Amino acid sequence: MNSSRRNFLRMLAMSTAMTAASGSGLASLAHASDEGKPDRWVKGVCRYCGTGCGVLIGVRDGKAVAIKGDPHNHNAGLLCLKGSMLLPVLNSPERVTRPMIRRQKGGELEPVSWDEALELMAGKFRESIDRFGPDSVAWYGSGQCLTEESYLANKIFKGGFGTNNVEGNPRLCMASAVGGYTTSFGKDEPMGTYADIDSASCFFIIGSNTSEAHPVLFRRIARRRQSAPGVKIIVADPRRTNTSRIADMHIAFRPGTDLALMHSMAWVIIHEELDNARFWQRYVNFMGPDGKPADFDAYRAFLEDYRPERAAKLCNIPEEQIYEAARLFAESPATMSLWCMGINQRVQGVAANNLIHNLHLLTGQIGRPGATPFSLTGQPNACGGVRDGGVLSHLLPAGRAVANPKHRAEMEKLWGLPEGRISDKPGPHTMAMFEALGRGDIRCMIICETNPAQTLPNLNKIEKCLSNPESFIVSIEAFPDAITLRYADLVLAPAFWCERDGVYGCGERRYSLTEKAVEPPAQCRPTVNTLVEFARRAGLPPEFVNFRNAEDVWNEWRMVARGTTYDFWGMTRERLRRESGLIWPCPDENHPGTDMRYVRGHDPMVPADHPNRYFFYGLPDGKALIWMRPYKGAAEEPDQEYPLYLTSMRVIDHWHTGTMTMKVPELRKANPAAFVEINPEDAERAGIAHDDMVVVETRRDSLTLPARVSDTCRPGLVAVPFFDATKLVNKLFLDATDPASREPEYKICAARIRKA
Ligand SMILES: Nc1nc2c(c(=O)[nH]1)N[C@H]1C(S)=C(S)[C@@H](COP(=O)(O)OP(=O)(O)OC[C@H]3O[C@@H](n4cnc5c(=O)[nH]c(N)nc54)[C@H](O)[C@@H]3O)O[C@H]1N2
Ligand SMILES: Nc1nc2c(c(=O)[nH]1)N[C@H]1C(S)=C(S)[C@@H](COP(=O)(O)OP(=O)(O)OC[C@H]3O[C@@H](n4cnc5c(=O)[nH]c(N)nc54)[C@H](O)[C@@H]3O)O[C@H]1N2
Ligand code: SF4
Ligand SMILES: [Mo]
Repeated sequence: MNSSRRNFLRMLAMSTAMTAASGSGLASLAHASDEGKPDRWVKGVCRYCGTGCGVLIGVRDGKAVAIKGDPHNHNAGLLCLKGSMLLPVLNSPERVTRPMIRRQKGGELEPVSWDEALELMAGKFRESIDRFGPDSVAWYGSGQCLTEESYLANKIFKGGFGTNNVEGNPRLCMASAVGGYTTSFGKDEPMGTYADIDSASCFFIIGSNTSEAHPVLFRRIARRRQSAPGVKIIVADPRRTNTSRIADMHIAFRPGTDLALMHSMAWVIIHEELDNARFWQRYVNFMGPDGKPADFDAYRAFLEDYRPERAAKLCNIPEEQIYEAARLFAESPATMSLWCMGINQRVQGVAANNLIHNLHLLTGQIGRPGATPFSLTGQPNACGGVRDGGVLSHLLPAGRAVANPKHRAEMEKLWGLPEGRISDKPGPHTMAMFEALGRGDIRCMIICETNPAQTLPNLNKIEKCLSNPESFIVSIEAFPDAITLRYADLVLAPAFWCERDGVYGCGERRYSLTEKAVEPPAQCRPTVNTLVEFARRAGLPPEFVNFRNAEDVWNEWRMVARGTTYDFWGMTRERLRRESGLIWPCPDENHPGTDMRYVRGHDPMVPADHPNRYFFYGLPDGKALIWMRPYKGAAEEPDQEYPLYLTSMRVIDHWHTGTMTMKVPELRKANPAAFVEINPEDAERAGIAHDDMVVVETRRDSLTLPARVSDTCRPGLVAVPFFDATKLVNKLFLDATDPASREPEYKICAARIRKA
């Protein structure tokens, strides 16, 4: 048996079935194909999750033949299963290999030349802008686009066309975390880094299935726990996930009630005098439930509604867990919170983020190694490309806002535009943007590196919006099975992953470069070049998009961020080539990068002679905010008609809509199709056995799925994954959004089940 075959089998054995037992599914070995030893290794970043693991791609005779973890990046050479199996995706023959056109609605896609495709596209956009105004065109991008692609699209639409119709899937993902950081601390993005894991003595993991969604970080947490005695892990999640199986305490609260849980923990902390008054008196202001300044006494009075005996009933958990969690959180030498979609994808997503920050501010568990509120990021470039780049409808690059006249003027100057070119009107958020497409207010849209026809909520409605006969939809898409292509009038063929070079910014403010390792298929082009060509043909001045390649775009983006609190001027392309990732702020070429933001002596944005150790410079008086956000419940709670909670989640083997991971036989076999997780109590009541076909019904639609009866879901909760393109589970979910972040509530709706 040759070594690649052995590796293959070893990795297969580590897949889903083994995950629970081993705690993770990790490979530190190279995954090689049978094509022999590489003659060079090219540095890059994993294509998948926001962990942002560094990879080395082994190339022989122009073909990628091996992949291994980059020992010099934060992952120290480790990769998870998906990451280590990227080569079969890269080398897959099932690709969009050339531009395609649908000459009439309802017809078939047929090949078209690049020249005709771009000419048609530019003409359609130009005509739409001339006839209906700039707000008739839109960009819907992705946290998987390269930084250079996202930056360029933003510049073309906001600065060139003069519309803020620029959105992307981070709205479905990180918008609530952005809202949380900006309202609590004044600036987006975490203050800590992954290295905090190695110093933390208590982990508060809430609404994150780290073991399946961020496996390499989970391994780091598990290693910390093994190597340091006394390290505690609290997991708060209505499902008994693989993550919770290594926890000292699993709090399986009723979905949505985590706001009450966290307020109640704050109550215990104050009543047992576990708070850090020296910290909060100096560094914290309080905000009342009405959004007006308040004080500590008001906060203490507000928390009376969440006394543990009441909160425990509401959350449906033992009261003792609240006390114990509060004590562990406050008393541990260094507490690190980690959270993800269980917190963000909620109508109270921003509020839930604020309440995590509250606990850190109340206890002073912040700004020391291991003490930090750390939001885990989903996609590989949601942070670097979309959040930092300001590629959402209300933002401008590097922390600037559309609504701020000074910020617009700054961007107009930087982009060499006449005053007033950038529209002062924030564009619609994602759901509203697709609704505008359905109404015909938006007529031309580019969808890039995202598959909304499978991933937006309330899909029956979205299908109608995407089917507007008046619309012109362009999809830049690498794989032909993405179902969004069914709605595209034009499909453009991109260079994929390491077939072009560019920067990803992962969850710890770290920017890493993926260098071009292999040539794309002959008719596939880097999206940066596609966008430049499109913009020129659509009539934008050539000097406005004077970029030969991604490096040119990167250098402009460095300049645009220079002097802001996002400063990464010091990250030259040359430096990124040499080093395995750098963490901003990084204002000059000799700067090593920043491990702790807001801390004097660590963050270059805090003056060295500042009188205080901490300076939350994003807020007017340099103090962070504790928010009194009442628990309100989900948009759709179970009732007599639909008595169960329904949630949606990820599985370790698949990436979102499966267009990539379903091409890897090992991953496909490990988890071939959608299912519904049901607790044994609920299954028995409905007369359902394991593997029975079950009808899952909500107010929107119904689907028939095989049952997985297990103790994973708490009683009263059922859960479905969304990777299976043949079972569009998002038809079941509602499109209620958080009024503050406009992120949809994918994590909670009401459902009923019966045996099919
Ligand atoms: N394998 C794999 N990894 C991925 C991805 C992938 O597709 N596949 N996608 C990446 C992306 S873009 C993202 S955003 C991340 C997502 O990473 P995670 O957020 O960790 O993943 P999910 O499984 O969507 O949701 C996490 C948990 O939220 C819990 N939850 C449900 N309701 C509630 C609630 O009311 N409160 C709380 N606190 N929790 C609740 C669910 O039970 C679930 O276990 O994963 C990234 N990593
Ligand atoms: N029910 C439910 N729905 C959810 C969620 C949930 O938890 N529950 N989570 C939401 C979240 S957090 C997210 S981030 C979204 C993700 O949702 P999407 O972004 O829609 O899902 P992906 O499958 O990641 O889509 C990426 C697309 O880009 C294509 N692609 C891959 N590589 C390239 C490339 O190099 N260039 C181009 N142009 N295309 C490429 C892929 O084939 C795929 O079609 O889903 C959201 N939807
Ligand atoms: S943890 Fe995420 S970034 Fe790292 S190898 Fe796995 S999928 Fe890739
Ligand atoms: Mo995400």
